[in-house]
Amino acid sequence: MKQKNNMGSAKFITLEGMEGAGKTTCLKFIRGYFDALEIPLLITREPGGTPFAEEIRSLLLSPREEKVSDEVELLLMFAARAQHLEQKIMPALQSGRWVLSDRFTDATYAYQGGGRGIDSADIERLEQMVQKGLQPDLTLFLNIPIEIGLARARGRGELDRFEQQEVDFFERTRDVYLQRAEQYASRFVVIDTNRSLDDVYESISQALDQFVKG
Ligand code: Z5A
Repeated sequence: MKQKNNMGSAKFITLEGMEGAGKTTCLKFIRGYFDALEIPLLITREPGGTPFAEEIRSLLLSPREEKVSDEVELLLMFAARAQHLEQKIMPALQSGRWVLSDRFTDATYAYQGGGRGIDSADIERLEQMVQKGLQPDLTLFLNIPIEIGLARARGRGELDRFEQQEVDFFERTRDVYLQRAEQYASRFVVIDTNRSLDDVYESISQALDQFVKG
């Protein structure tokens, strides 16, 4: 099913990935790609992207002793997203600027739906309320075998509240990402990042060339 952002020529791109798949690394490459084409691109992230939403991010990611209920986690993700959309993403798209968000609602289906087991119908209701039909035009999903990604991510040091989850949690998360990549094949591109960075960059370039230059 093809869904559009309805914002004229400005495009909304999202970057998703498993732990240690190399999102931060690839983001730098993508920034360089758009700079070379002189397409102004607003790069932002979720959860977060505005000062208030970044405070919600800190609440969500900080390891803590008190158990955070799955519903609270879901609602906070969408609270941050509502603020991010209203304050940053929508104004940029409306002014004709392209936007790249490092994670968006596919992550909620994957982590809160797949990982935590929340019913996707509940996620869909919040999605409709907060996004009012807005969907990404292109989603790059960086895929990597769980164990390899976790080893890379854990090599970076301290773990956030999500990175402390067990392997099963990430298996369920990845299953949902891959299901969504099939369901929304017209906007998803799956990129295998268990390869050299040169090969990964080559695949990203091809996907972006096809999207930007048609
Ligand atoms: N979350 C959620 O649950 N629900 C939601 O709705 C949303 C988010 C929006 C924070 O996200 C958490 O929020 C996230 C999901 C949850 N959970 N976790 N964990 P985040 O996106 O900010 O956090 P992240 O997933 O840890 O992203 P990251 O920092 O961009 O990490 P990364 O993908 O692992 O990227 P990296 O730092 O570029 O790469 C990791 C290491 O691997 C690094 O040392 C690189 O040098 C190395 N690397 C990268 N590529 C390669 C290749 N090709 N070969 C060898 N080594 C490589």
